[in-house]
Amino acid sequence: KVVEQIKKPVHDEMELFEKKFYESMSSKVALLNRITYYIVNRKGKQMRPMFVFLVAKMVSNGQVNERTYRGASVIELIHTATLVHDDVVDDSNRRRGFFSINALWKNKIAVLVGDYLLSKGLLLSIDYGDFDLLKIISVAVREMSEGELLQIEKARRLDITEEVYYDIIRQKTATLIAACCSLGACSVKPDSGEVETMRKFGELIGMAFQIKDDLFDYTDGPIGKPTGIDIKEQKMTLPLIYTLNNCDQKDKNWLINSVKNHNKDKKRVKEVINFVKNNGGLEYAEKKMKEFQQQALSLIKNYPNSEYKDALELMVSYVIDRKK
Ligand code: 2DE
Ligand code: MG
Ligand code: MG
Ligand code: MG
Repeated sequence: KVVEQIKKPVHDEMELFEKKFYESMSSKVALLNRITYYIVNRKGKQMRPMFVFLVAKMVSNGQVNERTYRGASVIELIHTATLVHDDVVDDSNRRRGFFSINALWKNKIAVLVGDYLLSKGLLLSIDYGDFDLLKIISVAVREMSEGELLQIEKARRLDITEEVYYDIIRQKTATLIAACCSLGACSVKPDSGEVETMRKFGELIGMAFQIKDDLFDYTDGPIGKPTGIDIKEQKMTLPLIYTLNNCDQKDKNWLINSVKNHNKDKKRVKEVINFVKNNGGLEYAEKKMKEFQQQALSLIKNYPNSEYKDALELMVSYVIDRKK
């Protein structure tokens, strides 16, 4: 499997990381432990910590240290917090093919669990007075919250341009992957220009990653998330934005009307999906996604060949070719 191949050069680090990550969530409150236990047993692909380790090792010829581990744990804590909150915000009952926390324990508890994980992430980042880490992660949290709110603001008006869409996904998704890569570099080579290059590298991958996620909303199949949920939430994503801006006024009115007044009618949502599919929306989004991918790859092409660089390149393709 590709994920195994990507993980190989950081396999040992990831094992130790998982132990540290689980420990970092523990609480005296039994209810919290039950929920964090549920979360770690349904863990995702752990791409973000892999980015932290792979970048650290690529820029330093194989070195990692305590700061790299801490960065990886902080990132995964914050990432987990955002997903728990995101499913509340999006009213989604599935995550990674299982019930979401809000589906099982209701919003009240999900919001508090997210807050708890966020605080644990912030605390861990200052445990050793690592203010670089605290700064990078705090900026990421601010950006994600702003990105989510910008998205809601635009969903109400349905007048979003492609540029605004890129701003939203940069803030809500790309920032955290950018943080992974800058933290990885910063842990082994603080104060080097590479920290900024790697931040940009992560940001570009993050853009491609979210476009792919948004494409999943249009594809059936077992991806662990429901289809059409973005349309139901009036979330304007690239395939729809492109289609809206490239069809005649009559179709445009019908599309806008459908997105506004579908009343969660499955048939109407399906019609929107099909219209977007038949009008080049998916192809356009795929083209843009590949442009971000190429820009990302160009930022690492001058690094000497290593198994870490190979794994990162594989990761960049995986972001685009993944089936879930
Ligand atoms: C994923 O978008 C974006 C997630 C960012 C969530 C950020 C929040 C604010 P999607 P999927 C909620 C920050 C909160 C913190 C730091 C606790 O398309 O398809 O909804 O995976 O993702 O649901
Ligand atoms: Mg969501
Ligand atoms: Mg969301
Ligand atoms: Mg999504």
